[in-house]
Amino acid sequence: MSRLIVVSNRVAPTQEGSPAAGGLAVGVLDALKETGGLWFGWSGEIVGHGGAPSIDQQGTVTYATVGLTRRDYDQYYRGFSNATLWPTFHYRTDLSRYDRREYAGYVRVNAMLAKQLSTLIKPDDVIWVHDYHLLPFARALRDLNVTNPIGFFLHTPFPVGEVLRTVPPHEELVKAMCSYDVVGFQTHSDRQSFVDYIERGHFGVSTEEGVMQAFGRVLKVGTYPIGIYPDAIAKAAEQLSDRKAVAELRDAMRGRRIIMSVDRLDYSKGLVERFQAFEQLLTDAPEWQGKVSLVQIAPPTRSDVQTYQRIRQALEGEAGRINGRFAQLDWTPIQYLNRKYERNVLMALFRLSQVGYVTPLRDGMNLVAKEYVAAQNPEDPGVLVLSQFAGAAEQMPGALVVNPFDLSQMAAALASALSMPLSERKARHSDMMARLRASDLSTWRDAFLDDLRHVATAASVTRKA
Ligand code: ADQ
Repeated sequence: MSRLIVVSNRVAPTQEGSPAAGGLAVGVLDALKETGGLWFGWSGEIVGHGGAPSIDQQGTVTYATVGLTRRDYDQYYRGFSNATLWPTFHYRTDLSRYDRREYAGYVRVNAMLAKQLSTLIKPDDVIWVHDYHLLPFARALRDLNVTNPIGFFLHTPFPVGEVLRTVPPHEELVKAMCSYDVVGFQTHSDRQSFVDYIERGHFGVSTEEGVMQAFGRVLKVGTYPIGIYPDAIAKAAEQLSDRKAVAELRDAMRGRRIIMSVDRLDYSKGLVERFQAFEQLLTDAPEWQGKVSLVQIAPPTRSDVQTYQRIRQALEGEAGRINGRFAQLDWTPIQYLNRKYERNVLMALFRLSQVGYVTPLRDGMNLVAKEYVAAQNPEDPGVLVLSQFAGAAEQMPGALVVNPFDLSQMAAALASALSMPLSERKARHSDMMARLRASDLSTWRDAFLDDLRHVATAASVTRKA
């Protein structure tokens, strides 16, 4: 089988099970090990000037990483990727800014990374590129005459045309995406936004099922929802129930109910609205005062981007205000923990709680929703309250699906989750577990790689003919 090259902005830490290991890291590492492969991307370091990739071989996997200069980092990463694309792709045009120098930096860094990688590519390699930092990466490789199959998977939502068009170089970006052979999205609606943009702009048409001709190229456009390994999570959650952090929380709660939320601290996650809906629960259903706490775990990320500093302040303000309004000597309504936890401990904390409260304003998929369900005790499972704007909502009808902009509806959903009878909780949980097993992390990876390798086979047949 052909060698796999994975390209992502950050090359994931090499230690498995590390706290930072999310779906991308866990999912693709397996595939890289299976066929042997190369993982290429930014080392996370700021350097004085660019240089050749540093290579680190571990077993069958080679890690090739490059540093970024301060200017590259500011323009490509902090600028266009995280201050333009991230907010826009999450429908926050109010937080998005456009600076043409940053965009030029984004294109320049993609070209630089492509050039660095091109020296390492062999003729039979297939290349799988991840996420919004690298939309023009295949375009840059094609400019260097790389003809290998190249696939792209977007972990975030893909916005509807009206929103996408607020980014001035929108057409150039979508055209660049059409240099890939396979373009994959988390949900049907993200995929549809991409297809609609192309068809309504008369840039191309859908031909056979899942295939488009656009900007002079033929590409497969698919939906590949990322998953988890639910049984491994269930096991970890059960085994770790006696760990210190878990025991501490259990003691601190002294029989009170727990509503649990875990997110990176990001404005797309709807944290302020979530706190306010919890406040509304305490107002609308005062019988819950003193009986339930919201535990919000949210470690800061991208803390050098200004909007992230603001969300942190806003959240601390809201938690303080709500706690000031309701707290009793022996009860804190909102426990807000600004830190990371070891993954397995997190799963055990999920299992301890009665409600998983996952209400992003927009989210590509949201793995926390899936992890929460997997971590539950099947004999006494907690209830998932899930935003309709998380990609996961397309796959999890067993959740109480809410509109995160409707605080009263969210408060009502929390109240019904807290008092849901055991039989209904069990039925919802087993339905969702079956779906999580049927569409797990290896399903996601294999479906994408099958499509990409199919392109490789078709291309080699055409070359031979
Ligand atoms: P994220 O926006 O990072 O990912 P999510 O899917 O929820 O969001 O993944 C976060 C991961 O980090 C989860 O595995 C979670 O357990 C872990 N995590 C969160 N907080 C933590 C903490 N305090 N300590 C330790 N671990 C923590 C992006 C997209 C998502 C998409 C994923 C995968 O934004 O929509 O689901 O990629 O494609």
